[in-house]
Amino acid sequence: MTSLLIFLVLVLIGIAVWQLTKIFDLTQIGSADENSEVANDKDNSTNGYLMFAFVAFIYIFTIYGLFAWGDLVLGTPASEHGPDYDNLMYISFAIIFIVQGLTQFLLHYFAFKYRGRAGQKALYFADNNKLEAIWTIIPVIVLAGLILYGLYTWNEIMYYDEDEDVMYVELYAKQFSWEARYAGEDNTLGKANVRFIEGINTLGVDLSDAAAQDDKVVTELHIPVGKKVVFKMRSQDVLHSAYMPHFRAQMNCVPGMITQFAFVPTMTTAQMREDEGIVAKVAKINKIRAEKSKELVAKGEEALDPYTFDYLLLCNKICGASHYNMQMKIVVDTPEDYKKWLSEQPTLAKQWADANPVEAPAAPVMTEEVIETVVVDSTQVLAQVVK
Ligand SMILES: [Cu+2]
Repeated sequence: MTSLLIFLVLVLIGIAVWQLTKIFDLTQIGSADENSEVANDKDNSTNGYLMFAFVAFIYIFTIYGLFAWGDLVLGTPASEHGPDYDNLMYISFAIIFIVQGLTQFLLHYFAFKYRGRAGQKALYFADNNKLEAIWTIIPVIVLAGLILYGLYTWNEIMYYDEDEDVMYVELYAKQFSWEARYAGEDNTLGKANVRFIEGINTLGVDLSDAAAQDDKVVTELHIPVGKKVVFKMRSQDVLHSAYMPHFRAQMNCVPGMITQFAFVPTMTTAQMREDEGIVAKVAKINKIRAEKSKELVAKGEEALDPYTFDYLLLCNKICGASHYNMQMKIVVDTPEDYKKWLSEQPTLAKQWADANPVEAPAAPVMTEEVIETVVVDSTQVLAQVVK
């Protein structure tokens, strides 16, 4: 409702300004020639200089942006393929930056240099094969190079050998949280289907499948450093996207199909917390938090906890109202710590059994009568055997 009112007020202000300019124009009629609708040399000159001013603004703002927000970009990559990915991006950025800088300068400079002057006639020519060849062939070569380099990098990232020593982890997306499933000792994820979702079996794991017996479901992802992890992604409801920025990894999670992404983490959480860039970022965040805490304490509210760095799995597809908060903590452990952590997690089968105890059939009660019959029976059997 408030937005509608603000919108209406803005529209009314717009109409008022428009009407005022009309009145102003009417009062100026016949006062001087320079108010004609046809641009004169002075108008063209003003526009020419404004063009120059605009290109200067673009450059100054870009340089300012690089200094002011340059430290917000992703820092050290924490996966094996990360540096290749970053290189591809830096090369693309450098090319875009050079071409953009040059063409924007020429565009605005020519608009200034050849601004309209009374009596000046524009040079006209229908076509120039040489020029057209130049501005076709150069972009074709550059773009083909970029695309080929991109495809090569992408294939390198996406390829993994099935026979390689990899571990499988399932990432399950749903509005608005993540769950992960470990394949267990057999390194094979049990079958799963949305129809099996029931009670604590939130991933719909087929608990009658032999491969599912040792599967473990968790809400905090732990992965060992230096090991290739193949993520198999599923979604329960809508399109989500598993985004792990520090590992330069992202893949859509699509309902009804399994997508995948594999990478080797190269830095443990503890190592990343000591990374120079991360230390600076954490300090910056904590400075903001400390200031905010002062305000909160003054209001009699609780102060904010200081922030510590953690890797995150985020959702990168706008999937609904709480999309912004759809995340899961990722911990990169040393292989020993990872092993220890995983061994402490219960299997889904065990959790299921604990949550749904099956009533065991009552054991026969050994009354005196029963014992007597058993004894008599066995004596008879013995007698038969002896015969
Ligand atoms: Cu999502």
